[in-house]
Amino acid sequence: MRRTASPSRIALLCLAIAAGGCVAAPSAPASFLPGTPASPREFNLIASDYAFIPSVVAVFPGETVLIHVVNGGLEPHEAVIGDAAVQAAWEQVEAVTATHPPGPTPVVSVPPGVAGVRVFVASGRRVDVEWTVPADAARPVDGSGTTTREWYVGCHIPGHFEKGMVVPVAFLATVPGGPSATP
Ligand SMILES: [Cu+2]
Repeated sequence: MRRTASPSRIALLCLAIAAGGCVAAPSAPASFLPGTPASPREFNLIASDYAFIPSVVAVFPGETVLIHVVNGGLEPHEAVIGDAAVQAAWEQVEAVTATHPPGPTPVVSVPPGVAGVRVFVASGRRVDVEWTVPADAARPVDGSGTTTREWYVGCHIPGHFEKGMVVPVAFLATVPGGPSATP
């Protein structure tokens, strides 16, 4: 059966995430410094059937991280990093792969503006992905200064997002004098 991913369904999913997954900006431990291109901050992101650990991915705006995406599940998984538009774009294009057997999904693509960062990980494997977090990732996007872009890490292998394979990205306060500190 072919699975469809209507924009309205994706919008509902994103709203559900936003409603249930509001994340206050956490404080970073003193020893928790932003990564740089020369020395990315490394951490693990574990994918299982069907969830991510940790339940919140915390990063500093502007830092470079090296994420070790480990697939501890029996199914293939992916990690797509991006805002709601990125998540919706991948959910839509990957829906056409629903009838394919398990394994690497057929080649699908989305426009560059909503591509985000995407890595595929087979069962039992680890794939590292480097990501330089946009410096303005946490800045308000509206005039009131209260609405910010919502970022997520999601898996869009058909059915996985709906089963809960999405976690929010939270932005840590920059460290005064640190590599990503703003003037
Ligand atoms: Cu998955």
